[in-house]
Amino acid sequence: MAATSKPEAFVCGRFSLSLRRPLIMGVVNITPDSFSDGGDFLDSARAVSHAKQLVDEGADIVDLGGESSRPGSAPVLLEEERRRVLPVLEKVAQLEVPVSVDTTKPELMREVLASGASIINDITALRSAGAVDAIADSDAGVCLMHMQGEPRNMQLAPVYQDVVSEISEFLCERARCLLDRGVGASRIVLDPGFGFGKTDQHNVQLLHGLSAIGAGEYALLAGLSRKSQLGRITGRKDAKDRIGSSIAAALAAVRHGASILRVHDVADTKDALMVWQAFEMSATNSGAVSS
Ligand code: HH2
Repeated sequence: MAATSKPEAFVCGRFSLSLRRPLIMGVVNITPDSFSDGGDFLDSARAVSHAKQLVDEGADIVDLGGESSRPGSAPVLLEEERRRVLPVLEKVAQLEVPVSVDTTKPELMREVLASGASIINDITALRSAGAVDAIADSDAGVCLMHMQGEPRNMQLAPVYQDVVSEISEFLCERARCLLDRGVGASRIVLDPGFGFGKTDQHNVQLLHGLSAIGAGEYALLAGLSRKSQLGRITGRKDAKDRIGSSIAAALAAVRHGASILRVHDVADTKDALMVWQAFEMSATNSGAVSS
């Protein structure tokens, strides 16, 4: 089966999310060490309550993560990741939006899909043995992300000849493995993986070339929220002081073709998107402007 043109909806489990407006994926890291919110939601009850808050603020998807992938981080054992994610998923799966689980482990993928998750978000693009099977055997949506190297070494010396075309080819190849197994393109989202084995310059090139990723045949996700490059531009060392810069990056990503924004600050991103769209739409629709 071959993909033909960009899907109009992201189909994930029992959900079908229209892609006519940008979607917001709100992040909940159930970890002690995430760069952006490490330790804040390690307690299950706090993680569940934060997920509910993100949905109230307008998140279209909630993304649960039990393993940090910040540069230099060490892998987490399956048992520990399961212990972090499953109790939170049990409660969050009852909310009215699809739940995504950010994991690279096929065993956990199967387990969370059986426990109510609708999306797998894999920063290794389903490269672990059995990961493609886990998706093909389900009706879940999937986000395939590109990473050069591994979190512990990825920022040491990333090298590309042509970062946009190399990443696009890699992601299309990974998506083809799914298409060949009968997974429709509307269940697949591609993500170039900002900051995952990329210099600041690579990230800029990827943002500018975003719409070329996947040759226009898949929805695109961008994760720039609170990332260290934003701090290097603004001088804000604390990740939680990067809301304004994250919003600027999110809007730039939408302008360059992102359909889904993975963000920590849902309410602010939602407001910014609504205003930006209102102004953009009125500029194209109305012709005359009164003051
Ligand atoms: N970024 C992070 C984690 N998962 N998934 C996708 N698809 N795209 C991303 O850009 C992405 C991701 C890193 O952010 P965060 O989860 O806040 O931090 P940590 O990995 O330290 O938990």
